[in-house]
Amino acid sequence: VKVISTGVSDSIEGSVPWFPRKMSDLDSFAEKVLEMGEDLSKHQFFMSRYILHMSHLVLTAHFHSSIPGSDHPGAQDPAYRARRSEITNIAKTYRSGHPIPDIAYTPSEIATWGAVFRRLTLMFPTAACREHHYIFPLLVQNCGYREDNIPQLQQVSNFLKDCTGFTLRPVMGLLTSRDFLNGFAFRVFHSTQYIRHHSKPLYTPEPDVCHELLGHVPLFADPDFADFSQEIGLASLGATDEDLEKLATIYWFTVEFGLCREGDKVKAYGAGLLSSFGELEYALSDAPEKRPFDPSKAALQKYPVTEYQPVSVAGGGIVAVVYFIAESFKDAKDKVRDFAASLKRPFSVRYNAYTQTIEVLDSK
Ligand code: HBI
Ligand code: FE
Repeated sequence: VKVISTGVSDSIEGSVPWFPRKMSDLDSFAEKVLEMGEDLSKHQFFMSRYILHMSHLVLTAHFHSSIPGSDHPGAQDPAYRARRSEITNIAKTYRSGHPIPDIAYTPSEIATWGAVFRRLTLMFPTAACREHHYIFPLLVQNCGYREDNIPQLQQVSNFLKDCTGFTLRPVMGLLTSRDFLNGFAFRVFHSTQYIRHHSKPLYTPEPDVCHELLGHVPLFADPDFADFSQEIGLASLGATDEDLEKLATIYWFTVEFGLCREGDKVKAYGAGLLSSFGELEYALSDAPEKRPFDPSKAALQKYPVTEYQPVSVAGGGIVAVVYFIAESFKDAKDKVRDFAASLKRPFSVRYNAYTQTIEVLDSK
């Protein structure tokens, strides 16, 4: 196997969708937050699903540094909008390798975090997977995870880096599936830094710092889960639009809504579940259908909106009709790797952690 190039231009340039080759290429994502109309129509399903799982809202307006959706609880609150822009401005100007500035969260923002923290930490002992149980106390010890403190992204990023090499990058809002998944190839997780509106602490129409820090971060500290996530990211580099959609769907049924087997029990590891108690309760009940995780099946799993079953819980929630159960993260990683090898891409890739670059290999 010959390394073709780690540089910016080479023979595959132009023949496949552009993808980042070096860490600083991720800087170009900063301002490419999804706007209604363009890319979003293609990813509307995912976006509205994202919206739906955390609230009853359907996406209706622009994301760009403004509030997505006129029915966003903060849409009519100029002070909230100004604060959200102040925070997303950090993401807009962030450059690779620099520290992420800390935010001096206000007492009201901390109270909102506290309400979410209290509610979710009640559920974790019975609902979360064993990896989550192991890591959460470490986040309390090392990263200031407390009811009365919103952890700072840089501190959390440092912790993740020590555990698995994952790092956080601040992001203004939803990225395209392609950009978002490409980040995983570099073990980078794009994280929002702003918090939901204080009027509805258990309810958000978009990812916010509660979803990222309580839902996503714990699992990225697990080595097998980190490997698994990077596998999806590597497969997404230069993938066709069709294959990218499959990978985004796999991401959806695993990183966001995945369940895993623990002996004769089923536990949650998906961030969308671990940060949304309504769907968490539902997913672990006997109501929904559960299937063994198989990426080739998950990739094609359709979610007609009409099949969503609303559950009435404080905070709201619209739930999936089917969940996939992983045997282990190692097993899920191997399965995704086999699946990725079956996709049509005229080259393969590997990540060089020393240089933080993607190496392109000319044969699969
Ligand atoms: N962008 N910032 C951000 N956060 C996400 O969780 C996210 C995203 N874009 C797409 C996405 N998630 C998924 O729905 C998949 O399309 C990958
Ligand atoms: Fe998420």
